[in-house]
Amino acid sequence: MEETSLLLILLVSGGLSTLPPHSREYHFVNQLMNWTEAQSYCREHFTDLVTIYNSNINQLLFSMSPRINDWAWTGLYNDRYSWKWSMERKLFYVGSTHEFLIWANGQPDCAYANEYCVALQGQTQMDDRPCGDSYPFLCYNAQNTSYILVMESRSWSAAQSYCRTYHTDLTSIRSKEEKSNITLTLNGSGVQYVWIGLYRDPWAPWSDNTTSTFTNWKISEPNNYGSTQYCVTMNLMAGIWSDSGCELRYNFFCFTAVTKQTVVKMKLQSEADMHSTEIQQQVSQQLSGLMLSEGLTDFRIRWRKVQSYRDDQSKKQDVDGGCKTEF
Ligand SMILES: [Ca+2]
Repeated sequence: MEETSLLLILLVSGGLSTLPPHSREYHFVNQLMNWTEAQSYCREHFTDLVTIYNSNINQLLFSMSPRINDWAWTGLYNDRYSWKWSMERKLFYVGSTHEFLIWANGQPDCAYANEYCVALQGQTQMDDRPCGDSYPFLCYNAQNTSYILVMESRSWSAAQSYCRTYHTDLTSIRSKEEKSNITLTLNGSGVQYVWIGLYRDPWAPWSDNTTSTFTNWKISEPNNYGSTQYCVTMNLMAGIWSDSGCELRYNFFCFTAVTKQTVVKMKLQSEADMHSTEIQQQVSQQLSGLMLSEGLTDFRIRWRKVQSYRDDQSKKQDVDGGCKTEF
């Protein structure tokens, strides 16, 4: 009697586009370059400057470097221009915003590596300030398009919570007209600093655009000494970090992303007609969904037609001669 079940052998292969940190190879480059040159060198010869996700990677980098009294670049930098608005609805930010967003002289300076929130200074110009500082703040109410100056001094986060509770959010500055309205609202208030909705994330992202919460700062670092230190080095005697002037020349660490190819064999047995294109598509779709749900995005699926398998142990050759699905 003819068996209706088929044995399938599924071949799955594919490179992983998003690799966990352990799939990286690390390199210490014994050449003196500034941070930007080091970044270019790593991108040309390897993948990028290193991202240090945890203490194991920090220790690995430290162990592969020479014990010399010097520093080496990592991929971490402090991007002074990665500002975001608290009010994130994209509709709010149509058009150019630069002509009416004016930084006060010498700002943003990220003083002491501690200024990640923005206040209007002297009611017109922007200054990055410590987010924990308490200032009056400007809320925006989208329902009646009004600007509300709250004269109670709060930290930036507390001000944000207040505005979100009682109005819409801390104000953005979206146009010349809005800037004029804000200036009018502040007029005569006498406030020196007033929080607006501009902020950024400290020390993010790394050169390869990934993020990591691990840090290994030397005591009293980072300090943005002289407001000139926006790139991060590792001390080669101790493995601890400091912020340094990006234009200085140091050795550096690069990484190479290792692309893995995995082949998975899978046997499916079914009463269904596995030669049916429709069924093959259904199986493919289900497997694709499973792989995507596991975070595997780089794979191929291909079916290969071969001999039918019959449930007869004497015809073992059919195990390799059944329907093949290739990924
Ligand atoms: Ca500042």
